[in-house]
Amino acid sequence: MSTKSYVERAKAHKNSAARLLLETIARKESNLAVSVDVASSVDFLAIVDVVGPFVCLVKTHIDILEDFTPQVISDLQALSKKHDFVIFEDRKFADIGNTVALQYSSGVHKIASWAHITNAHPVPGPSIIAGLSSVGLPLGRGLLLLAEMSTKGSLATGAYTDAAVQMARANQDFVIGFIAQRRMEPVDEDEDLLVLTPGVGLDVKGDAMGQQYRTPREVVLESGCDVIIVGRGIYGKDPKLVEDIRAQAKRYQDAGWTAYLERIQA
Ligand code: S5P
Repeated sequence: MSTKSYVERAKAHKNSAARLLLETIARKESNLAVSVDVASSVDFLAIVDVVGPFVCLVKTHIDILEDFTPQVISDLQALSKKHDFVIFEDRKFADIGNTVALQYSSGVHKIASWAHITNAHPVPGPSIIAGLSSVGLPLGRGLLLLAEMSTKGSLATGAYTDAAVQMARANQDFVIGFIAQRRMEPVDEDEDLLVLTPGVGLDVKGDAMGQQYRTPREVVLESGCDVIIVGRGIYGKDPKLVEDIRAQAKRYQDAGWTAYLERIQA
């Protein structure tokens, strides 16, 4: 289990997006990422503004927005500056290198121009990293590989997960870590692949569509993960209940940070 602090790790990390994330976590004393999965831009920006002070990172699914315009990106970037958080577009690329390079740089969303971090399924093999890094590396971006998933019956296990870890190790200039459920033990002192973990909830164990939740304590203390990703646990009751969303964000921030302090003092 890692007992290194986020501060120590930020100083040593070679990728600028990973460094930015680790520095932000340390500065704000928050390993909480909020996943803002709502369809209206007004609700999206309102939730980001409310949770902003409590998070190190905001995770987006920009293609969910029904009324997307480039103004949403300008507003999101302004909120990122106002509240000091990193932006992660959860695009889950999964195609050949040439196609993902176009999907990442172009189209309506132009993800590479604003998302510090994005992610990809390792299923196509290392060529997906070659495609995405051709766009993202010159911009100082970072990539997470989906080594495991939180869902019941996930196929991302065993040899598939091991192969994802190998792919990350071979591309540590651009691959900064994983979406996974546990820390992957590093092979040497220099390796620092971050683990961002979705499937986190304090009140329920899952949803009706195969999602499975564990607590921040299980994720950060017992499984050694770096960032908890919480969606509906924070705004699920009603995206308009601002006071409740603020209280939930604080609750998850405290739970994630307490678990981290307990881990590094171990
Ligand atoms: O394995 C995964 C990977 C991801 S990125 N399981 C997940 O749930 N996610 C994402 O995390 C998912 O797409 C959603 O945006 C978020 C979890 O949302 P929640 O409302 O269930 O907390």
